[in-house]
Amino acid sequence: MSSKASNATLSPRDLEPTGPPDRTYKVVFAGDAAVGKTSFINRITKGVFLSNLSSTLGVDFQVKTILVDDRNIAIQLWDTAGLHILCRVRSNPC
Ligand SMILES: Nc1nc2c(ncn2[C@@H]2O[C@H](COP(=O)(O)OP(=O)(O)OP(=O)(O)O)[C@@H](O)[C@H]2O)c(=O)[nH]1
Ligand SMILES: [Mg+2]
Repeated sequence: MSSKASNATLSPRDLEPTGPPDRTYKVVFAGDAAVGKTSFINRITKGVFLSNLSSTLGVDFQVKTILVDDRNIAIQLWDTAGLHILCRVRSNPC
């Protein structure tokens, strides 16, 4: 069977992690308020869209673990508060 044929039969279950992560990557989402940072992270980690989210306060993270080239890869998705919150704690005006 060619590799192209193998790819054609790849299912989401083939990307499921099989144990503890071999490597962890950290990704920080920073940007203007209400642009969809938290919604994007929820979609990746939980596969859902929640329409009644509150603004993020401070910093939080969620973890998504996937199988890449037979290695378990954990991705820490760091969610930050929108710029209007940061403006209050920064000494520089926004
Ligand atoms: N229609 C639509 N609305 C979206 C989408 N993504 C986010 N929203 C809406 O946009 C608003 C802000 O989304 P959030 O995910 O809370 O945005 P955020 O960047 O995390 O906001 P802060 O935490 O305040 O910085 C919410 O009302 C969401 O429901 C999208 O892809 N489509
Ligand atoms: Mg948010």
